[in-house]
Amino acid sequence: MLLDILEYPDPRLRKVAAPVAAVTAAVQKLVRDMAETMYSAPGVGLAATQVDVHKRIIVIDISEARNDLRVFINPEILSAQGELECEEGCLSVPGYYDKVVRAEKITMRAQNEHGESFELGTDGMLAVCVQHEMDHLVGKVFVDYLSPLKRARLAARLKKKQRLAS
Ligand code: GNR
Ligand code: NI
Repeated sequence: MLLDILEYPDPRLRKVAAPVAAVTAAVQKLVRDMAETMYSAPGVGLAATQVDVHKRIIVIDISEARNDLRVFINPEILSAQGELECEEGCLSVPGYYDKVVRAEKITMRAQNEHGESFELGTDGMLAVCVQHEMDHLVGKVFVDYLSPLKRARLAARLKKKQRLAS
């Protein structure tokens, strides 16, 4: 089932997600719907916050073939090293892309869709994506890292877009 994606500056994108107590059938169904929504968008990741579900759940697929789904439930970053600047976009900020500095390498812990705990060390695009999605879970959007001038320009652009849409 396709889910609706909230768009910035929707205040619901600011909510802080709660930990998942148990990976139930309902959580597994949500994970499947989130994956379907991510693939259809199309995007390389999706956080539950973006579909107005305020639970700590992320799906990511950075593979070219779109056949390597990764599910992170209750993700935690254990350590982070280095810096990497990457051009980011967000399904909740359609049509806007800009550079953000993130940690280059991370080690993390999470549970998969079966509720099994795992640790993962990663870098590059997957590390960037995990950090972008984990920000959503605490109510952060990548445009929060932009300079005040860029944010003001983005706000003006979004107002214009809304005017044209209404
Ligand atoms: O589809 C997406 N592309 C992307 C590109 C660079 C860095 C992060 C991302 S995540 C984004 C999908 C999304 O909005 N996830 O929250
Ligand atoms: Ni995003």
